[in-house]
Amino acid sequence: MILQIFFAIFHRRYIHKILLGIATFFLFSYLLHPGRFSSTDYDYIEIDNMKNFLSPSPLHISGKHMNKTQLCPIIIDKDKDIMSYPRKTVSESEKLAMPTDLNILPGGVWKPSSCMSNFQVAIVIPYRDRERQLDIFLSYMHPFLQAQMIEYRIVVVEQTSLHPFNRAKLMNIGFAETVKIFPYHCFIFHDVDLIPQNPNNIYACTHQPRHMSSSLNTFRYNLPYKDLFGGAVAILKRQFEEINGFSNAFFGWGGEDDDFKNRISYKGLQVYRFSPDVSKYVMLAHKKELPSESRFLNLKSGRERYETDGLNNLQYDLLKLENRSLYTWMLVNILPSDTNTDI
Ligand code: BGN
Repeated sequence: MILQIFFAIFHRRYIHKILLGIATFFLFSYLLHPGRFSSTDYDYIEIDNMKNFLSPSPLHISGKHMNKTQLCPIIIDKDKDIMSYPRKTVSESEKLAMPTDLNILPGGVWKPSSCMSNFQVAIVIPYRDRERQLDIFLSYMHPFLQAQMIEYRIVVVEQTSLHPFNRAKLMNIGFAETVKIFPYHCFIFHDVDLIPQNPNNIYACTHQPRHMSSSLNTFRYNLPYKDLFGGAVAILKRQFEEINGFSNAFFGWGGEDDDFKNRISYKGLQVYRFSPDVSKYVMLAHKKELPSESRFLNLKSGRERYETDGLNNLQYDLLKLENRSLYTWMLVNILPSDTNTDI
């Protein structure tokens, strides 16, 4: 019946063209969609098992803080709602009210008042020229982390506009400067445009480095390739030191996260992931950067370089270090000549 109507409307000789058009459309959308080579078929830690894989801070074990009441609970609740999309703006008055409303100390520092947190975590954000995203990130993350009872500091490492962006080096600098402030045992390196959607995605380190953002909306919640280690990652302080941090050589977009994953493998460390549902993130919209040409060469020579390129050859000018009301702000100048690169 439907076919008869269809044939009545379209003359027979157009039908094959229409069908061909429809088939081409579906073929192209299949070939071009970002999750085409993706998978949710990777090893991960199930939600019921997560607690066993988390690595608590040695601070309370060493007894330094033992006079404080008892340890906070690790809150995992499968019934909690997953956030669909974060808000688009944050008003000035909201920003001003946040430190008092949420008891945030200067520097973007907080710890639970009624118990001692299992985790002392520094969240390091490489940054340049993304003010609106930073506002959204901060207004979302402070309550998110507090609900998980994490003791934390948010550190924003901003690069001056003089030279191409070097995401990896900013994270090395964030690490090097933050350990001077407080002995955080766990570091989370986090892009400013990523917002975790599942409150059960605990912002703490596991025994092995963890790729936190394996389920990203822009990749249709699939993992594009198994070695991806970008976006948001958590690593213990001693492991970050062991692998000599990130390479300082990657200026411009791409490759530095792949190199970091290689460093982890060279040292025989593994990568953990939580389940795809727990690892869901939304990426805030922005223009896509142009990939850098030098990334291929740097990636190729990574193995020869990694013991001498990283935390142990880090050079930079720290222009500002301020405890701002919602985050610790570091402004740095990085010279392209600091590292071997072809830009
Ligand atoms: C990869 C990039 C990563 C990036 C992911 C996801 C490179 C190296 C050359 C193969 N790697 O292709 O840096 O995080 O895409 O966008 O460009």
